[in-house]
Amino acid sequence: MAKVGIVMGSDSDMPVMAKAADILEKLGIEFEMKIISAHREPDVFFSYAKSAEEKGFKVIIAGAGMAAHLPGMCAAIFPMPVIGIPMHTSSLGGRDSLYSIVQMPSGIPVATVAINGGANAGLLAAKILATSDDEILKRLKEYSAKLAAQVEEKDRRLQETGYRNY
Ligand code: RP5
Repeated sequence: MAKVGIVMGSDSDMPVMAKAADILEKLGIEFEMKIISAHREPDVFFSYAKSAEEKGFKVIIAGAGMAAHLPGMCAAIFPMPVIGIPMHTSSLGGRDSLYSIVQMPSGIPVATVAINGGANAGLLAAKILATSDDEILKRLKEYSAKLAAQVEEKDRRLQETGYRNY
């Protein structure tokens, strides 16, 4: 059963949302991915958000751009954590999306990651699940160890070749 709902306002958000999905797949976490526009199809949106708990979702990752109401409205309805991903936009560089998602009124939090922060949204969802799942916790520790090994390898190469030939 999918534990994470990934939802985006448009297919134009897919390249960023796919990074969240890739992380969850790597960590062996089941997810459901949907394109639902809170503005263009409000009825579809409401039935998605209202049924998310009974579907078994423990976290929702919601990405949207511009006047990005999708994550906040998910958080207004879904009783568990919502992670918001602000999309980069051509007109305002994603500040519009960021402010729309991060500036939630008191009582309705959205855990907002960086503009286009798809991978971190996936990791944050995994970390939330890891608080009650030792297997996911173990995989997250392995993931972190691999990241550290990659940096060590880069430094090893730097020491070997010198910065001019790096
Ligand atoms: C938002 O409007 C979507 O999340 C997307 O980031 C933005 C633009 O949507 P399209 O015009 O590309 O469908 O609702």
